[in-house]
Amino acid sequence: MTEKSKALFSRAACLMPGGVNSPVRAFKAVGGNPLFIDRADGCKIYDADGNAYIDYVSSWGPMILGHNNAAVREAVLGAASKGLSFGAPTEAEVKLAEKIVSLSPCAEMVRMVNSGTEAVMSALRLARAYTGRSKIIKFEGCYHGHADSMLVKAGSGALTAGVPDSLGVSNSVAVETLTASYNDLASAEALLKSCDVACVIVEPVAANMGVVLPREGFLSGLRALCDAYGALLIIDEVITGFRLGSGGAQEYYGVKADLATYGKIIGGGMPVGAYGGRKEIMELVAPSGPVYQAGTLSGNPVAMAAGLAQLNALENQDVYSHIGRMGAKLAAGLAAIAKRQGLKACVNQVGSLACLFMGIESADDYESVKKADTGLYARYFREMLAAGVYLAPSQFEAMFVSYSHSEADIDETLNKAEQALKRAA
Ligand code: KE4
Repeated sequence: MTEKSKALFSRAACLMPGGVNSPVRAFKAVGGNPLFIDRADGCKIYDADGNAYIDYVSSWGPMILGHNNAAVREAVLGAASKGLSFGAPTEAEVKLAEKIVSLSPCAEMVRMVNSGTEAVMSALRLARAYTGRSKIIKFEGCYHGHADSMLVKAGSGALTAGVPDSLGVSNSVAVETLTASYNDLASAEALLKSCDVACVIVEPVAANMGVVLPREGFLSGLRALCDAYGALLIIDEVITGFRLGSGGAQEYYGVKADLATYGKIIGGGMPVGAYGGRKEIMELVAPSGPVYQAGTLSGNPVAMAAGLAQLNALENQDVYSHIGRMGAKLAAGLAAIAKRQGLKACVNQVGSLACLFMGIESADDYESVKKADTGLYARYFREMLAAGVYLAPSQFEAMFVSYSHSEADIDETLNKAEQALKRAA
């Protein structure tokens, strides 16, 4: 019974495009109406009609501790009782900046912003300023937020300029963004050879085409290519930052960025993004340098308090070992079910990120992922939702496991997946 969600969605549809404030939430890829969530606690979310679900969206990554974490909640309430926003420096932002700089492998300085998109947009501008070059390389299938220069897809020929991937992005912007193939170093080198490039931006784990892991040598190869061709390497850690470990993907894979972008986890559920790198690069940012970037709510004290409380809680290293074990248990369980049922599928997993791809036997680049059976995924999603498990409403997203997911929750999820896959297939 989801009457209240249905009623809310019909009101929302007249007020906000698609009835949502971010497209993936509209369930367009899986059919049916989106659930309106009333509250959440631990690994569970509860919809407007009071139905409970084991949550694997985790607000798309921020809720690594689980929902309604007491330490984060108390930090927010405490900060809020002192005022919500001042538009002036606060101790809270100093503390969070200190924490991020102490943990980020590449950041000697950071600038706080309000979203991952804003972090990426600013880092790209900074890379252009630092190198004096304008071209950007990204990878097909990677998502870095909705800045114009990131809503670009490969042009007709492999070496030609990009074309807009969204209406409203002008050709004059798109031509500056070149697109390489994820996990294909040669495609990146060919572009770097073809023209002067300001930066290469990459998701160290591609978690916006499902979950696709970097091949051995891919990230270190990008590091070497950027050094060879004078481009900056921007590692987009909006998802992986503080998720794959306290040093994020850079520590996990042993590759250091020139600039890294962060979001999600560093806000503890509040709107926060950040970008950071060596002082010689970051000091170009206004007001210490000529690269303008600003924000009314950047460093908001309540958001800083939430992010700091979360990062402090992540110092408990049991978090990473637990979410890694649960992620591995989930992935192994799903793969075993698919095999038992003779289902053509594969599971990719690293730490607490996982993805069950339908209809394909391997998923290690965009070309393979594109062949996934999205119809089967949609049926599986709906069966799992009916059984009380809330998955990403798209085949091309990640499952996020939190510190609040117990062995019992994973076992319950797998039991339900056994039935859901049977019915979906
Ligand atoms: P935001 O602007 O949504 O905070 O961050 C953009 C972004 C940047 N970089 C990476 C690697 C990202 O994954 C994202 C945003 N992730 C999506 C989920 N895959 C956000 C969910 C949504 O768009 O509603």
